[in-house]
Amino acid sequence: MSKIKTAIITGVTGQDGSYLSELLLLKGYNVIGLKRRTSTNTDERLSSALNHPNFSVLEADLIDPSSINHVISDNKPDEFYNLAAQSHVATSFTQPVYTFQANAVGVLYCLEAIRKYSPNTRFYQASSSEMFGSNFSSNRSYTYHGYNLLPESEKYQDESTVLSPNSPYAVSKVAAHQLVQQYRRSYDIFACAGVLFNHESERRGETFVTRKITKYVADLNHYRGSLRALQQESKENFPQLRLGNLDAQRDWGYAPDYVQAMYLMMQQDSPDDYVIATEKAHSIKDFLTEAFNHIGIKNWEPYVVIDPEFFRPCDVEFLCGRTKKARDVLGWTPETDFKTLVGKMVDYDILKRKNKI
Ligand code: NAP
Ligand code: F7E
Repeated sequence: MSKIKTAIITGVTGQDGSYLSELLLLKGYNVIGLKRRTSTNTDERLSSALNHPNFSVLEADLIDPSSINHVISDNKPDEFYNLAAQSHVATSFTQPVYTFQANAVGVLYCLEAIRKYSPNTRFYQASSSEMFGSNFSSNRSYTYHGYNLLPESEKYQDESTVLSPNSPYAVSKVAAHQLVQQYRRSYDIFACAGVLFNHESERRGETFVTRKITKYVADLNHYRGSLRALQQESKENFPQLRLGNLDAQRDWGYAPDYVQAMYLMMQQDSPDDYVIATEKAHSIKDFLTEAFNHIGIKNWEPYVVIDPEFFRPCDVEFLCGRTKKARDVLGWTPETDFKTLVGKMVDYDILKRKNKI
């Protein structure tokens, strides 16, 4: 009989950590989630995993190397998924030092602990499409007076696109990504990285733009429902949604599809890095259109106000991944398209607004 595998997941209370826990438990793993000490309960996303007999939680903080050393030397896991991070790009401009400590130095603590105490542990790093910044690849070049005039349909990012980070978050992720490659080369550690493009879900943090929009749409839907119940017609009292750059484009996928890719990377014969994306880009305006359409509103513009507070000192304008390597080597493809993703998120927030979840 084969031995039950043990996986440690950092960032287990986050969006991806919760879905990955559920996936690995289904696959028969013993899962140890690591969470940092907080004064309030952060277990909301873990309601299903917490009831599982093979799931346990230990306290550890990525900026405290002794806590990481302990969990790795005590448990010597088969697989270690590092999903913990200060993951908010805008926050990284106001808290750059903490962001770098947790996202880059924290990864070094994990890699060093594996090298010293458990060199057979396989390591997964949550790298990000933000590492590309404004850079892209294309099959042809089309410049005019030094400006690249390629249409967006011909731009993409894949494993060979040069990294060009333009936020403290992105710089921290590049540092971590290169450390992973360095430890793989130098010490023969099975260390791989998933370069994941934006992925969202019903469990997405409420300050990311997608969830901010779907929560607003659900609140608006509820408000309209109560007005109808009172047989009144007014939208004046409902506050507008305050957003920043609406023209940025992202390649948005569904988080449960993406944790499958993390698992597959860790089952390969040799460690490598893979871009994970849907290969389709949409703007924030497209997301607004789809979310408002879902509750029958054709024109979102009267409900949205542009607020300078939500602009970043430097933004990434266009991200669209190419996943040939993941498809060919891992056999991975995303199952959830953009329209379905938006619909799932709006429906969930509507149910939550009605206190049914
Ligand atoms: P998330 O929901 O923000 O979760 C982040 C997790 O990290 C939380 O559990 C958080 O704990 C934990 N954490 C933060 N600082 C920590 C520290 N110092 N020590 C220990 N734990 C700490 O992020 P996510 O969307 O699931 O993303 C997972 C990972 O993928 C992150 O590394 C993110 O940067 C990366 N990534 C995400 C995307 C995406 O689109 N979602 C795309 C590319 C890469 P608390 O609950 O206590 O806050
Ligand atoms: O912003 C624009 C904003 O914060 C998306 C993280 O998971 O994915 C995520 O990072 C876009 C940006 O995600 C608002 O300027 C407009 O252009 O939802 P976001 P992100 O920055 O792409 C990557 C891959 C990660 O690795 C990260 O961990 O939306 N935007 N108005 C806004 N963004 C926010 N948050 N709030 C607004 O009001």
